[in-house]
Amino acid sequence: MTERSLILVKPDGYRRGLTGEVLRRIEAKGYTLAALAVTTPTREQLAAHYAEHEGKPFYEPLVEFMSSGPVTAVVIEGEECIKGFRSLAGATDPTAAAPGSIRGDLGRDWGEAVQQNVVHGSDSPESAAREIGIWFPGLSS
Ligand code: RTP
Ligand code: MG
Repeated sequence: MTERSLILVKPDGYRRGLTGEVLRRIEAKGYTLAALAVTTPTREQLAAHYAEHEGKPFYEPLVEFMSSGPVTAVVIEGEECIKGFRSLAGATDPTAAAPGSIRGDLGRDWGEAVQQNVVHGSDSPESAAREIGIWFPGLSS
């Protein structure tokens, strides 16, 4: 089924100049770009985006990290791209992520309170619709 997913190149990826490399992998996989924006997230946007994690020990450091600089928000489109991008991204912990994945190849353990793991990708059609509404209000999911 053709789907849309919301991808973020996180502040570590932006600072390290990895945005182009992430976009290259998305396009090489055959997904298309439906929307793209560089923006420094507000705490309000992040509270909405990470509502499911509120109250967890890593929540505050996560919001702090995610608001520390620009991110690139991207809506991608393609056959089963939600699951497909999660596979391209690899496991949450960059140290454990398989080589060949974005996090396995490009992420590293920064020894901080939160995983700085280069990218975010929606984890379900419901999350994708909700997240696209947060980062691209007005764009249909
Ligand atoms: P994402 O939402 O960013 O695509 O990553 P994910 O589904 O693989 O991970 P999730 O459980 O949704 O966690 C969201 C982000 O929070 C940070 N995190 N740190 N220190 C920790 O134990 C920890 N756990 C999660 C990571 O940046 C993770 O991507
Ligand atoms: Mg997640």
